[in-house]
Amino acid sequence: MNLVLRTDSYKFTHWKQYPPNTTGIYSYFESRGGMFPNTVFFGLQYYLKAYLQGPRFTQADISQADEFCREHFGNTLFNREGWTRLYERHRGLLPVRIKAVAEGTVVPLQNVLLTIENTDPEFPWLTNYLETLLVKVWYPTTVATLSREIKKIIAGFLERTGDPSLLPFKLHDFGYRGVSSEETAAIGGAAHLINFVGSDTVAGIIFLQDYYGARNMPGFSIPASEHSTITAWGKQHELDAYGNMLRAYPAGLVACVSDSYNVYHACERLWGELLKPDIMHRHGTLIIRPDSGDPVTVLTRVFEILGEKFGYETNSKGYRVLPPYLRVIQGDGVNMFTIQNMLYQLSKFHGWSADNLAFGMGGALLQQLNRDTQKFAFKCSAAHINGQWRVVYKDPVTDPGKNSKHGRLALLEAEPGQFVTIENVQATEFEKQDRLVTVFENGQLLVDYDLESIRQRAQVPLGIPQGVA
Ligand code: AOY
Repeated sequence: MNLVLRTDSYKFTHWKQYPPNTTGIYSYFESRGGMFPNTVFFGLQYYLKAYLQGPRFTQADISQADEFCREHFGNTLFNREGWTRLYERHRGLLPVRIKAVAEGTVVPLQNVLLTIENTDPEFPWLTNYLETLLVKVWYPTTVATLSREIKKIIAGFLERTGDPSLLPFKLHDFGYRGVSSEETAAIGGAAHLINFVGSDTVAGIIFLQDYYGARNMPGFSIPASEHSTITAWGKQHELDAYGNMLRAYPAGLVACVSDSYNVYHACERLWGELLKPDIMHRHGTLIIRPDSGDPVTVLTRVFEILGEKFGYETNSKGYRVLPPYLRVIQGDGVNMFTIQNMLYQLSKFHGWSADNLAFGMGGALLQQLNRDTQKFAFKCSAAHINGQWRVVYKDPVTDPGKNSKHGRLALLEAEPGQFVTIENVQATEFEKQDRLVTVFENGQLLVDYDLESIRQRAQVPLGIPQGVA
């Protein structure tokens, strides 16, 4: 699809609607509120590289858009003259300036995250034409934010009941199959990997290599069974299927879904008795995966059985830890709230350390969120008319929460992590302190963030009490 068509239909008609003598439109992007008090800005660089940098349209693209609009509106509403002039002046390059906070930065909501303005006074209508494309950073930003909030919860439990160094592996991305598209998987899978290193969403890893300069492998996985590889042996041969898993991967980590018929029988008799010597003498760790039933109920009983059959140690924090060759992963019914509930109940009522358990999260990580999860909005806040910048804002009487910021903006970091948005900024004011960085100008990408720097900015500090236990 050509870039001229990558916008909402009504935006084809907006070029006629600005006041006379408008030469500049300045707009910004923010999270107005939502589930979490801050957001991890991530994903803009992909949209700049994949859709905006370099020459992005030709005269043939303009003709195609013109024909599309004729049929779509039944009228010649398309700005053919404007786009033709834009092509003649800039040869397919986009004369806009985009500033944004560095990717991976954790910004409290209601702060400016991105601004865009046209750099050629002839094309003020181009600024908001690009809204439809740019606002899509809501998705990677929301996934990175959610994944980081869950990381804070798990960090709290590990600090109180076990070993915090295990944190990067505790939330594994199972979401590839549950997303709306391959592009969603790539973008969302990458966003999760800002915070963790475990993922089965291969598209997210390739995405980080392609668009975020990931050189070292950014996501890891291990051999694991699915139901078909167990049930294909037949119900009478579940033991053979499990024995085969241990022999097929004689060392290292291996995960085995164990609920095909009866997860309690599998843990007690098959893993806990018949295969116990093989597990103990294997050079690695078996990770048992329940996959049905109420997670807390099932995990409580699975841990009780495994503790009885394999024994456990009590760690220095007073919590029970299974032998190092045995762990559990829960991938069914997993979301932020159930993770907290599982860790809380297992530690508080049954004395199990968070060390014993990892999580696989799919739909709730990559698909069960939308633009309103963090109430993202893109709004015009200034217009250059008759040679002067004018403040532009909305403030609907029907919803004060939908007001917008005034004038040109700057983002200041008063103290580390403490941000404030300055409104009505004059031309060169705050230039030195502004955390908004010019990342794109006139078709050119000016900054190329790599995964390592993004991960560092998004890091969850350890040693600060978080969550509830
Ligand atoms: N993967 C850890 C490695 C991955 C998976 C992927 C849907 C894994 C399972 C496991 O242990 O069990 C997509 C469901 C599961």
